[in-house]
Amino acid sequence: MNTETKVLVIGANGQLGSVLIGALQQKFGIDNVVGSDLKRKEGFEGIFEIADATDQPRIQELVTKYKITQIYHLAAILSARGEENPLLTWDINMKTLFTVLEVSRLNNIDRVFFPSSIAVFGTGAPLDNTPNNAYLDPATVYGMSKAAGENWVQYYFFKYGLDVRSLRYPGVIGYQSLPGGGTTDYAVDIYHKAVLGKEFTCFLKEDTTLPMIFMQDTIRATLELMDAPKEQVKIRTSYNLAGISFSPAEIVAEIRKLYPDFKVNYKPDFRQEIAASWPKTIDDNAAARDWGWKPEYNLEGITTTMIQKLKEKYK
Ligand code: AKB
Repeated sequence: MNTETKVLVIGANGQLGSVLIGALQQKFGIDNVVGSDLKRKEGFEGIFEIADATDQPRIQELVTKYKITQIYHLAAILSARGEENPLLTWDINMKTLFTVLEVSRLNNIDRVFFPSSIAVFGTGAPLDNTPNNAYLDPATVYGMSKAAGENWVQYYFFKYGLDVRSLRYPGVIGYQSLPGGGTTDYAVDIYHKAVLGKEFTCFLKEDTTLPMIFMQDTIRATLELMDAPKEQVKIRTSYNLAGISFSPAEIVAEIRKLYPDFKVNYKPDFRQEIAASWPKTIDDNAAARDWGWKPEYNLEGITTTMIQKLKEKYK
């Protein structure tokens, strides 16, 4: 590794990127982290560059300008939005990945992070305690792009020695930012509605259990994987990552402990079918064994923190 780490975050405005940037700035110093996205987000603090990740020369320009040594590639069209335009989703998700892999290979980037997702699993995988090496037959284009992406990052590792690391994220829940276009988005929106005293309409059935993870755990997992010594990172496709699994009915019951009159109705739409194809619970023993992963937040911890933080935000 170079002595000074210089990080480029592609997709810095997204749900995860906007929080991860802060953690990376804290770790490496604000002058050593470059955020990039299609537009500048109001209030962004630090170095920011407008860039389209399908444009390889532009990403190359940033890598040269800032002497980048690590890239976090977070830009993607997610599961639900992806189904509105499957070919465009494939094109964008794959093109941006190829840009990152090629620029990284050509510039001897030390480490690359590629987020995968529970969306890589389909009906061919067991729904309960889904193992890391389960069969992958994703039901969405987003899932297909992540499954293909996992194979590509492994290919670059074996063929070129590029140190790409990857996690299969469950639905991420955080108070700091909003998700966009995912099937797990309801689990963030529901807290905003509860705190604002509004009724919530859920697009999934009440008994649809999905794997989720709190933002703090997500950021910690990402940094822990990226910090792990190279020889400990044994899985070069992507690691299963678990936080906590719950259904809409369970999250509602937890919220009602604090807001007993919280009104919820269920209107399942096309996202129900996507959710039904995903695991209910995830086996993340490989992550625990190889680099010591252990989640900290359960549903109660997530709920009390979300509600406290959103109350401060909306007061
Ligand atoms: C989505 O719902 O599409 C994402 C994911 C699980 O990858 N949150």
